[in-house]
Amino acid sequence: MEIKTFKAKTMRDALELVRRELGPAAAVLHTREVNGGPIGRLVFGRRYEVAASATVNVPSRLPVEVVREAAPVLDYSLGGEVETFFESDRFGVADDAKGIDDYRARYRDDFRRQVAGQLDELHAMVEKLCDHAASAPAHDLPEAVFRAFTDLIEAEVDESIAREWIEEIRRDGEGRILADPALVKVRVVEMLENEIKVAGPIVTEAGKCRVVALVGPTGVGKTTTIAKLAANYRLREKRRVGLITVDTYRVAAVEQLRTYADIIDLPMEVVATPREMRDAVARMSHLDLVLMDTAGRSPRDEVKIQELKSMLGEAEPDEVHLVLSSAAGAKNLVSTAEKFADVGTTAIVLTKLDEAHSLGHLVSLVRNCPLPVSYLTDGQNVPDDIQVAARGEMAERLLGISG
Ligand SMILES: Nc1nc2c(ncn2[C@@H]2O[C@H](COP(=O)(O)OP(=O)(O)O)[C@@H](O)[C@H]2O)c(=O)[nH]1
Ligand SMILES: [Mg+2]
Repeated sequence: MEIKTFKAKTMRDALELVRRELGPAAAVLHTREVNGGPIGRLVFGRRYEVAASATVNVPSRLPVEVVREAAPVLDYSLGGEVETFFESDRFGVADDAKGIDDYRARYRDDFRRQVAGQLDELHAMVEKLCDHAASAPAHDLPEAVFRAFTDLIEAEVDESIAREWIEEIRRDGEGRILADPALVKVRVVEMLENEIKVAGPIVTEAGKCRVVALVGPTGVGKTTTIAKLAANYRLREKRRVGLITVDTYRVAAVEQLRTYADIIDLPMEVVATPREMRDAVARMSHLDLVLMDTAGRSPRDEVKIQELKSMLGEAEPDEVHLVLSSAAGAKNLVSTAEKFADVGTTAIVLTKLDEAHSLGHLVSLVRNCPLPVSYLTDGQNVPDDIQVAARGEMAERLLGISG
């Protein structure tokens, strides 16, 4: 028995090949679609394979002549086609009626098996699509969670952070929480709160001089913050406070601090060299708190950053607060924090919270910078517009929920 296989893009073409090569009396023994799966079909297109023999004694299933315009294209997914094909007069009619009946039965079973297989494939494909949709964020999100996501984006929280939080809430949240916008919001605030590190206020100790330096780029509010801190510690906490400024680059900067020193009635030293710095700190060592103002430094100016580092090296401050304006962009804030790390920063002061359109971009800083936040300032008023950073309040503020 000689069996040959023929492949073509359509079943009709494959059968035509059989007819041409083996003649119209050839027996078709087996047919199948080669790239059966949905992916195979997608990548390689459909292909059909027909196994046929000219020597096997079964009734021919080949049409005597393939009439192109009349013959329907065989497509198993359309089911009834095979019946049409089978029922049609285009089949060669065998002599033996029983043989035809047997053959019909076998052929129908074969066909049903193939259709059942294709249905399974289809079912698997639909299931896969459903799974995929379930794992994609923001598709099947409950309304309350989706709203929280859009609120985060509107508050200018980095999209990848927002997705991460929302995904976690969707995955772990109880149904009761997922259905309630207020509870979802509380959960988001909690998640941010968990990421925020705070330093607490500067703590002074009787008999010990606490030296605190403020550093940062120009114009971020270092001098104003020093004035706010000095006024609060001097006037409200009744501490003995002194000021040192190293900002001798600008006469106006020295004058600005001197004005505050005069109003609050504080001793003030102006230093220009590391040696002067050491002497000034020694002269103020009897005070409770020495606040040190420094010249603004561009984070890109390595030389100036190193200069600042050696100046601070002489002062040996207990704390170095990096002052950052919340009006700056997220990337800028993160890279500035990295550049200033070299001078020994221990905390961050976030200023100008009142000026920024939204504060969600600060979440990236909070997450990427290992330093805790010490103070938040939100206005030009000395001494009122400053608060000690507290996690809960800060989280709400960054998300635009209050404040
Ligand atoms: N709106 C607003 N302005 C501030 C804040 N802090 C400082 N400023 C203003 O920012 C400007 C620069 O402040 P300054 O202390 O001189 O910055 P420095 O160069 O870092 O010392 C001044 O006009 C301040 O009044 C704040 O929290 N909010
Ligand atoms: Mg200044």
